[in-house]
Amino acid sequence: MRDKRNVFWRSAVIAVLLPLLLGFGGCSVRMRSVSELMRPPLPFGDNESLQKAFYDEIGRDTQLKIPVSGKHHSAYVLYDLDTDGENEALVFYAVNGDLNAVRLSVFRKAGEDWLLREDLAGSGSEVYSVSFVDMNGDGVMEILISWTTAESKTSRVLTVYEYSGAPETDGKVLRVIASENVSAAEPMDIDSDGRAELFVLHQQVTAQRPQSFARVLKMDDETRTLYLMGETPLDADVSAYAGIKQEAVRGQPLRVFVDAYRGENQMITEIIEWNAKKERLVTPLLDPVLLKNTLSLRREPIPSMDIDADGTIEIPVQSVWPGSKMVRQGSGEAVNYAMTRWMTVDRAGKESSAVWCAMMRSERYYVALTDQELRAAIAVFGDENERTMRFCEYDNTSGAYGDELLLLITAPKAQAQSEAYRDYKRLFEGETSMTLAYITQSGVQAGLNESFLRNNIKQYTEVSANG
Ligand SMILES: [Ca+2]
Ligand SMILES: [Ca+2]
Ligand SMILES: [Ca+2]
Ligand SMILES: [Ca+2]
Repeated sequence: MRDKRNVFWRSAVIAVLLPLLLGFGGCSVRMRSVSELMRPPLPFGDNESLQKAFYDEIGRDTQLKIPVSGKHHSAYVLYDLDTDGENEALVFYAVNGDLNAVRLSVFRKAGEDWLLREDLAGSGSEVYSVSFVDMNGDGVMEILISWTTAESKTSRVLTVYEYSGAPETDGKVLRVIASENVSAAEPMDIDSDGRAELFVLHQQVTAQRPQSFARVLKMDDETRTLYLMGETPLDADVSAYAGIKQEAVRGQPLRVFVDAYRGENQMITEIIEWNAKKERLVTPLLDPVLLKNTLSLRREPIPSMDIDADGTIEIPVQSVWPGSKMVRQGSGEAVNYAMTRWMTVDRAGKESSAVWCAMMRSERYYVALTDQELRAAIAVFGDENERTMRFCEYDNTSGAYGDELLLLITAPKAQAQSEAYRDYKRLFEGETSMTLAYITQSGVQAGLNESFLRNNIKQYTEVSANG
């Protein structure tokens, strides 16, 4: 088997990888530089007069703090808090010498001027996110601020404030409605009553036995406080939460999909929904006795997503793919590669398979293998550094490799358009690169054709939102 593989590798390198080695190399890390992300907002218009007011009232011996996540990505957050048609302003900053304590100033517009209404201490060393949500349906938004603390990497403090246009007797305009330690949180209408509740994930790693749970907090109209509407335990073995997604299907209760890491690389997905009859949160994928979610476990951190674009979210699970290998980015070594099955869980908790595929995660595409016979008779060799995926015949019983069937390459545009790739079909184009396919003669005989390329090879986007 070893010999066979060597022959496969060698012939493939000569036939295929040689043109790749000529023009380029290296990986495809596409990250924005830190300086780019940390750029302060440019003062213009409203911001310029607001900045002046801020310097006059608070002083210049300060550093602005920019929320790192969410829609409001500026230290000056403008929002019409009292719905009078004029924006108020929240300014996040820290005083030099005490940079680990974020403070918050609230300004109101009066004519051309900005007036300081309140200046108060925040609850962390950085601002994670700011959002505005009407939690009691009175048309006035509550302010949700998520603070990062220096003490904890896994948890944040989420504070919900209410703004009063007219200052109260103590001169304060912001009132704290609730303050919670959260691992992640997101406002959503989980019980379909037209108002947003706060969906919160908690992870207690400090406890003797680690515990994780989801909570829903709802606003009480009379007391204007948040109360615990529901709570459910979750898989306790998770190391971190990766994302919260909502699946809204007309006529059905909202379902929440939570992706979570198990260790460094493994991932699970919890499904959580509000059961109106039972008046509690339910978790169809969690074993109720062991409090473990093993059904959704996969060896790669692939998030759940609507892989077939039909409006419902699928969960990837993986199984051994005999004979298949992948060289991961930055590594020279081929490791076992798994087939990914995208699992659909229906409203009764029954699971089925939406898509079987080979995932090329570094290039964000997948190859769907719908035909069961084809699936059983092929192996794949992927290389994230060379940006290639090669499918060949494989005999499951003897472990012998046969002919190469299909080759996929992502290459810089200039190269992809060169003579060397004349016989390749274009699949899709990125900003700087292009993904191409080549079906061999044996591939044609195995039934691969242009319609397979068009229908089975798809790009996808990993969405990983977190409040
Ligand atoms: Ca206003
Ligand atoms: Ca409100
Ligand atoms: Ca609701
Ligand atoms: Ca779907």
